[in-house]
Amino acid sequence: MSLPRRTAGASTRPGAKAGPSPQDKKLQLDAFALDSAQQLSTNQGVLLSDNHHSLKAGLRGPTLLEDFILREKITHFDHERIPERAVHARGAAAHGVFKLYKPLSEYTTAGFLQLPEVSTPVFVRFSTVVGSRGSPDTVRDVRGFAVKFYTQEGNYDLVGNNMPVFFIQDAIKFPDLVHAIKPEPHHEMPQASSAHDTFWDFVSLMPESTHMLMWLMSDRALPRSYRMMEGFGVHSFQLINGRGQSHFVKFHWKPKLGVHAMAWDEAQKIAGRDADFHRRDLWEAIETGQFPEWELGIQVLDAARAGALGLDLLDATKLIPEELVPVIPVGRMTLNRNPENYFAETEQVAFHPGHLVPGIDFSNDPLLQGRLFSYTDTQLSRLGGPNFHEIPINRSLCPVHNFQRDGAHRQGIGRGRVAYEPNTLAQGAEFRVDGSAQGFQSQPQGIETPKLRAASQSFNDHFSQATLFWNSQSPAEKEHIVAAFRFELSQLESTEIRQRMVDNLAHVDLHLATRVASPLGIGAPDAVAAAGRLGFKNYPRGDTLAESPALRMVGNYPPDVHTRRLAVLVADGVDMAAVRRLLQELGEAGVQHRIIAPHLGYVGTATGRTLAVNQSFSSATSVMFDAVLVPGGAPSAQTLAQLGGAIHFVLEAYKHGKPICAVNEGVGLLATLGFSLSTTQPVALSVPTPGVLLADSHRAQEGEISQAFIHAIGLHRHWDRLNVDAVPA
Ligand code: HDD
Repeated sequence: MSLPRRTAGASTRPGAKAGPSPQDKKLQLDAFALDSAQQLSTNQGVLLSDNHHSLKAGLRGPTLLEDFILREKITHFDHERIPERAVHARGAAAHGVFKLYKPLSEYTTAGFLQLPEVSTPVFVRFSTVVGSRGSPDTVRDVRGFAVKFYTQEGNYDLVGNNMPVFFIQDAIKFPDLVHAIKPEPHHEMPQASSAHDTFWDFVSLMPESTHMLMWLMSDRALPRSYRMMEGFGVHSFQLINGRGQSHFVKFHWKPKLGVHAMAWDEAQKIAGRDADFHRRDLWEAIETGQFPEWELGIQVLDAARAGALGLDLLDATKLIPEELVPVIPVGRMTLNRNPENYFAETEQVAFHPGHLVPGIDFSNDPLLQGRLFSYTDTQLSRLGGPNFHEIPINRSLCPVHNFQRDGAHRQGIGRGRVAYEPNTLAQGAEFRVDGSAQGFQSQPQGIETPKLRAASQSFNDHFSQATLFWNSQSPAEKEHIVAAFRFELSQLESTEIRQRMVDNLAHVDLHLATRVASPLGIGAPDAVAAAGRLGFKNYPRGDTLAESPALRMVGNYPPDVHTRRLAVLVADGVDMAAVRRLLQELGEAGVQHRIIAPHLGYVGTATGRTLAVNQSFSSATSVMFDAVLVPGGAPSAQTLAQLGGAIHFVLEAYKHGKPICAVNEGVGLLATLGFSLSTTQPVALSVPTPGVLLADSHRAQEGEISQAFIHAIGLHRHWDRLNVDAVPA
């Protein structure tokens, strides 16, 4: 099949092919690769003889205005910063490819969804929403998941989040939402946090936010890694096939490594330890060839089926349960290359939900409709003019032809004098683009009257899916949601807002609301008080599912240990021989370990060898690891048991639900937690609480410890562990 190409008019990049043009290459070289030229120049290419001294009147005199070299350099520096994104300012990105599994011609004519043999280049930017550019990665927040497909028919952007619903139903409320959640205007606090009065004031008065609040208070808002998050296009879009038929579609990204979260206490500690935690994790995984992967899935349904489900697909506060409409896997995205320059690529990339290709169309979702205006508009000020599509990271790989002219920072050199159509002057014959069968077609559809500012009745149900979400969580995930609401609401100065919010929650689940309210110094949740307020409409709830297992994180993906980080705690006299095989098998399974000891350099092992140390307890912290191994060797175990840093390390890992394996005498380090190897009933391996393995290497069968530990690491966290709240870490 040959894909349609664009024709007509002046080309900004004649004959452009994938990859940088010769001119881009020259720019890349000139910018940073001084090793070939070994000489600095001005922006005009004039070689500099001295980059250390400004031009002065005499050795000790004033600097001269005529120093064009100084002025050019300082002027450029003065303008280095561009405005950060109004939302999603903090982000990290990577290049990759998308490959289709099988042609989707039944649903769409989109070229990149036809040919499994074609690899479509992508650039993906992950982000937090609320924080400024320098804010920490691990705050409680929604994560942006924006994908730019450089298809042969032009760029297609899927600008989604890691949660499938949104706070509001209509884009006109977006500025209010963002003003409420951003730092408060009088003192610009708090940074990157929803735990403050203005946010909860707003959302408690907007019952349509309730479903999204449940997601925001869940572990989805604390991803372990960008590589371990789902992504969602959120809105219903349309796929249009060759017969002109439309199907509604919801897009899903499913990560190969599963969906995993960190503990709230851990997320806060990481924010201080390594504000770049997610950015670094993505970067290092790609640098070391552990390429992150996601499967693209679609939920497709025609209008009749949509009606029968009793859901309004235009309401972005609702999802379609996967149990009702399964997600069909259609392709795989692999991120395999880090950006070369953060600013040029990650900062300057510009996404837009209206960057569509033929065969895909948007829907009348009023949230999406408003986005169609906002994204181009914001780039005009953020990227400084209308030619941001010519910035290398934003350029399509297929040729661009149109009659747009001029504007700030224009790169393309339009040839000839014709910049309009219809014309006859360009090719000596009449040229017009007027009803061609090729190219993007908007899907014809009826328009309702009258014109009005109101929402459809079918947008009134604000609670049934919030309840569905709550009912679908595992017991541990429910506990985390309760704790998150308590934490956020306890930060509020206003008790009225606290009360209003728990009254709202009573419409989701009275037990949830009562538990949230109990330590907050307010009255019992009162559903009737909430229902009396504006926005609470009596909407007859449809026959929804009792629960949707796909909405919980626990148990939804097969265990996978690739790139999990294991801390091995050692001191002089450590018995490495007993864990050598274990470490080898963990390594073969994909676990990466680091040796942590009381000091840097080397420790001596029980067999008189030396073991290189990667980190000492003064810099290593358990929150940087996914699992802990404490080998035996009596001298090592005794040293560690005397060391506050080592004891704290295991207590904290325990509290955060991380797998811990202690071997032989190493079990002594868990004495504070009340664990010891049983001497009365000796066993090879005991698991006194989920994810804690006490191993006797002399009794264990070959591979027994490693299998059990790999399984425990694969489950990621053991939230249902005993007495976590009693652990003082
Ligand atoms: Fe938005 C950025 C996702 C609603 C206005 N949005 C932005 C980014 C993501 C999303 C991932 C960052 C893109 C990047 O990495 O550069 N936004 C969403 C989702 C929404 C949503 C999933 C609802 C389903 N957004 C939304 C609305 C509006 C905006 C309703 C305005 C009417 N969003 C913007 C923006 C941003 C943006 C202000 C900031 C920077 C940018 O666009 O390029 O225009």
